[in-house]
Amino acid sequence: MATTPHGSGTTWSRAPVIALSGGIGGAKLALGLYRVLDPGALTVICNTADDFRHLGLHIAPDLDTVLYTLAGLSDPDRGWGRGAETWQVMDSLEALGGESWFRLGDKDLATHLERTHRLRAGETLSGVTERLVRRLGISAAVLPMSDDAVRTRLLSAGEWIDFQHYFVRLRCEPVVEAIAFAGAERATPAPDVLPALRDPRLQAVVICPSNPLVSIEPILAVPGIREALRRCTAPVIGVSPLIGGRALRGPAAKLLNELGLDASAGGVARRYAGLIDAWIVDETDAHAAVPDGVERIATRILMLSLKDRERLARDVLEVARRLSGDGTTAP
Ligand code: FO1
Repeated sequence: MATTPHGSGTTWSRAPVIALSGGIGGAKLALGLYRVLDPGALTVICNTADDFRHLGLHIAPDLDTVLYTLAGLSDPDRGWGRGAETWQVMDSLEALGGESWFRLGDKDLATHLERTHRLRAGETLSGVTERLVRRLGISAAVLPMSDDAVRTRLLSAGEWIDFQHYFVRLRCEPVVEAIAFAGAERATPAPDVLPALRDPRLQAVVICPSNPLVSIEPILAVPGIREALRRCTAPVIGVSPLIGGRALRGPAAKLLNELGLDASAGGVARRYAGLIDAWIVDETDAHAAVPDGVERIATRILMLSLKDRERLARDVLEVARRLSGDGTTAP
């Protein structure tokens, strides 16, 4: 274990929990869950639709954000990439006139080199990720949603833009008219994804407070995953990525508005109608309208400190236990 204390060995902290996550926002709650559950209890299913090939390397930003966060290696200010990073390769590349709009730190580059090399040798993305999980000393499973290429593209002014170009190079400035997940219809879930969702011991599935349109919906677009979530015997609990109609980080509210969708905590809950049993919102959104049959819970969902992440994780698990009719409480 590279990080920290885990759960206290009670029945609830041992039962498997799945988190669906994008990058920075989702990884915060995934870390909270990781710290309050026993080693081995957490599985994170990660969005890989913002992966891309850059400078000949396979970059998997959300997988890496989750890996670095769980391993205690992430940069606390940026949220992406590694802490105590150096930028010698990027600076030298820039001096040569190379592409430097997507910042790859020296330590981070090692991950992309290792991943790309192994993928080229015929390993799968799941296989390479499992190896990274082991080497980084993480005692959770981190699964790409699929080993197949699914790529988010955004339509703006009649042109399709690849996700990282929209997000990083163009700083989310283009007005978006449509979003597509290229390759999703032909993709299959990574080998451990459906078995994890069908595990009869499953305690909860948590939809992390990630961008619904470009982080969670690509996962749900992989054939079989939405259906498995619908049929899942454990409670499915979502946490709102919006507080008072605003995303804490990233373009969720901007995208929802541009697409004419409801950019509110209740609006996001309605996108998950038929999947979620409970929807956790901030106290500010205590009156958010949620779909029929979904329980709304208002609490503090802002995760500024490690304590906030653990407290929210406990709140989520408490709701799961109550919905499953288990009277025992988390410490
Ligand atoms: N985000 C940025 O805003 N600028 C960057 O230069 C950048 C580089 C980068 C390198 C590796 C990595 O794993 C992530 C990186 N990110 C960067 C973050 C990332 O592209 C986005 O946060 C996610 O794709 C959205 O979830």
